[in-house]
Amino acid sequence: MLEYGAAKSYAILRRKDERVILHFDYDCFYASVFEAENPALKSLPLAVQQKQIIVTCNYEARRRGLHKLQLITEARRICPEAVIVLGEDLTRFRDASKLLYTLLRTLSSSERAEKLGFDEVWLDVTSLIDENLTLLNKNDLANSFFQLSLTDPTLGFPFDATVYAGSVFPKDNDSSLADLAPSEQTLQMRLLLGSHLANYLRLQLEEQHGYTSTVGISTTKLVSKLVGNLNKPKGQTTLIPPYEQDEQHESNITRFLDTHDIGKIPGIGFKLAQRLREFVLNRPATFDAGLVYGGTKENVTVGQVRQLPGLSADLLAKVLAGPGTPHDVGVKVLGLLNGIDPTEVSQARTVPRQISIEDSYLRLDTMKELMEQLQSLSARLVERMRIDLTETLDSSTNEAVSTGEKWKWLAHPPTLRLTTRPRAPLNEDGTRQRSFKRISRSAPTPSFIFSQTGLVEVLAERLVKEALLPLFKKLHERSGWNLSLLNVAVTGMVDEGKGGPGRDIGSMFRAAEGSKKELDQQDPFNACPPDEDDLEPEYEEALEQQEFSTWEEQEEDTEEMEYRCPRCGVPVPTFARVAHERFHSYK
Ligand code: DCP
Ligand code: MG
Repeated sequence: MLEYGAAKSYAILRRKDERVILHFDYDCFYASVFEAENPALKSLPLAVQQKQIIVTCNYEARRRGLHKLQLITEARRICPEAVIVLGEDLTRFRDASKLLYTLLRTLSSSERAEKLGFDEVWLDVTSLIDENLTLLNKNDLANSFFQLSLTDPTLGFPFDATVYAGSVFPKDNDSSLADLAPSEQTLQMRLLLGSHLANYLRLQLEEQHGYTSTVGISTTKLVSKLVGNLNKPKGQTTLIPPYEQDEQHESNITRFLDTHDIGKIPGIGFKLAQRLREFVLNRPATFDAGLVYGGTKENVTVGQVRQLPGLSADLLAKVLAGPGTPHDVGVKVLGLLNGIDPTEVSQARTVPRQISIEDSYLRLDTMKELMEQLQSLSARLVERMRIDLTETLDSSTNEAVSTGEKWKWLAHPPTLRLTTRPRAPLNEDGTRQRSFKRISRSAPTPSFIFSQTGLVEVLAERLVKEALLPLFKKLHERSGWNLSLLNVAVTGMVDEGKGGPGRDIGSMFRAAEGSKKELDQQDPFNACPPDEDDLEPEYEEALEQQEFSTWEEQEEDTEEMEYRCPRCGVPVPTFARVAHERFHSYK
């Protein structure tokens, strides 16, 4: 039984397992993008390089000892025959991500399809599962048909509804669950249908576009993401009932989560995990020596925290209290420890909410450099807007003929924003306070940016002169600035596009039968992924929370600072690189 601090938190913490959520994680994603472009690479050990690091490699390379976040020099030594390709231009990854996302969203008819970065997607497939549950013929479950479209019963796939597709957790499950509560039996059937849908979607990703993926199936974003990891790559895992603990049964949710290190739970950040560790251990938790972002040596599990005598939301709130900690942290963390995560899978959007382009600098303190950087960021911004906020017009349509234009804008972002991160002035002793504080100013987006005829470079130049420089002057009225970051963004987009998800599933099938190219162009929603730049501040915030300051002095003058993390863009001194990479690998 769960223990609760207050009656109020009890209500919030009740299990609600009426959803079916699939979590997709594409296998060795960046490497797969290169393989899809050039299938001959599939049989070779292939690694993708950003700066001096292997950001990912295919499983053939992993078999030969390469791994994510390895130094290039080390990789070459271990596997000299590896093919190493440069992956610093993210365009191909963004495009592939959008293509796969659109396929998943269309085939599942899911209103709720949320991307995390380029290579993860959650789908809330509850309504499709519930519809198919009512279609099942209880007398002939082995010969079932999963209907993907309610309007066209021929669209779908046959499946055996007496068994799960793919792997399950726990493995040693007793398949006769007749003694389970009726609610658990329904849950079992819904998850079973979810497992077949997941299997079908994985097959489609592979057959249509050549991508394999790893999927987790459960009722929350939290558990579906974690459980997929059990069978990786090219696999899927369903966390099977019972979810609720009773006199005879242990909850499989807690059985699964209890073995995880507390820091592995999404939603329990570095600081919270650290406070929990210290609370359980009753002493400061130690770190790997000498590493700024060092991983902790202390493996405190979810189970250890969850089973603490007298654990309650109120107790957790006290343990976790600190500056910036939300007031309901106790209830939330108690929920997470018990696999309760009411977070909704976000609504699929036609266009991202914002597009932001940024770069960080060791030093940026002259007008000439500033102008150059603003010009380059603006050009990238205009290019991205033309990719992510437009729809190509079919030349035969009235719209195209009457305007003579080749594309139309799906959204007109109303706001232009400039953000900088100034460096603090030097202290008397020559050191400098490290600052992550960003400052920004906004203005209405100038309409010339939506020109279809203007060259990107020309529009960017005008944007700098007419809009960004005035904003910059407001931000930095006095001279003597020195910046560590510039960010140019357009924000506040609302969908002006038409149609909702799943409307055109038939055309997706027809396209699939035709050429792959045709399918790519058909993209019925022109669905854009959330801007991956949106994720970066999150990483940075996470880093901020670690409250490090020891390497500030190193940052200024040494060559070592040349290295910038390919994932989050934060400048990292060489000596902290390994630890920094480890920080990301905790995700
Ligand atoms: N990535 C990156 N920098 C990192 C980690 C990852 O640029 N520090 C990129 C490369 C990956 C992609 O993000 O291809 C997705 O990250 P994953 O951690 O999911 O790794 P992969 O998909 O490559 O491998 P796996 O098969 O383990 O999921
Ligand atoms: Mg992946």
